[in-house]
Amino acid sequence: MRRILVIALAFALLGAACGGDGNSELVDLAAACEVGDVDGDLDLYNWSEYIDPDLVTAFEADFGVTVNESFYDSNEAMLPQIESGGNDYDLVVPSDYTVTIMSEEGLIIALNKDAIPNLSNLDPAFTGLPYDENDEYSVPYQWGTSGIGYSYDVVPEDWEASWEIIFDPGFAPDVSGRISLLNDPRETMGIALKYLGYSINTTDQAELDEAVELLKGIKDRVKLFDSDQFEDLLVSGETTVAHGWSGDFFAAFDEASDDTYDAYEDFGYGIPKEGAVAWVDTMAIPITADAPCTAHTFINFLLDPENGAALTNFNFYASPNAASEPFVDPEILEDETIYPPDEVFERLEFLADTGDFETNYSDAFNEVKS
Ligand code: SPD
Repeated sequence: MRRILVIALAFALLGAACGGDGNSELVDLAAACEVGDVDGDLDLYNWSEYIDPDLVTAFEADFGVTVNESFYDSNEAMLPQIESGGNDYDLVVPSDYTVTIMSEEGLIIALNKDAIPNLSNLDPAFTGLPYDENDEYSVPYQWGTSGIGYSYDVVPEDWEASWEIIFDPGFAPDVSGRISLLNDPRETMGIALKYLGYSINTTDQAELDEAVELLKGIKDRVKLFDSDQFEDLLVSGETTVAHGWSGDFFAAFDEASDDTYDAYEDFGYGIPKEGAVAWVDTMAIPITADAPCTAHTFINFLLDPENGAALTNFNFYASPNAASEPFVDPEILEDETIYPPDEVFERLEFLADTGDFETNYSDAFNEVKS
């Protein structure tokens, strides 16, 4: 119950709100979808390595359709693809602040909740959130944090994660040149802002400029900006410190482990003590979808308790599906870096749509990388 309050409070502080009505003929079409209907193959546009292939196979077998998957590595890479309208994606997985942007731009449709009865399985903490106050356009998929993956070669076993490992050249000098940062304007400008003590959602250009200078000042310590392979590069030893998403690290540690080797002895993931980004990725149906009923059925399928747990057991991200909890691996449920306790949660901040200021974040990040 405390977690519900903390999540609601963390989002309430954002002050973000959805607008736009997203109306179209597609909404009428979707309104006619009934539970379990399919109206064509599903073109799924998702983050890479973000769904258990067995779930996809099971959906295809259960509903007699094919799921065609395409991938992106940031909200900012996905958005222009949907804006261009050239693709007929049926389902997309935008994060919180991007849902606001997409609904305001009329890029996603109001969902037909009658076709998604498993919505009742959602943890109430993940309903009515500011990025989609009336749960009109999106359904939560997974949630997690953006923190630091590291090798125990460069920090002691009891190290309390801190952004200083990235920003303070005096700390662990041997990590220099072996750091990766997310190739993501909001996430990476966000950690610099957080380290400076500012909000990750600042719209103060002076604060953003300071963050640019901070990142430019440590650029020689950064090996690459990457959102796709940061976890593998850490495990393979190419890097020793990586800014990235919690579950991707754990999936890589798990994959690298076998009967004779435990990667968790060599690598860790931490949520920095200064605070970090928390996020909710969601499912939404683009206005250009041509199989809206299949998309609704897929959402309902993933909200099934066992399917929701399979998603989490594969991704190592926390589930917004309360009914899935009995089926989630106990080690995942008990891991405080996956399900942070309230005192850690209080240090997290969700990204919010900053409106026209989004461009300032992209420009700032381009300046850092140039
Ligand atoms: N491998 C998929 C990871 C998806 C992470 N999404 C995080 C978005 C945070 N802004």
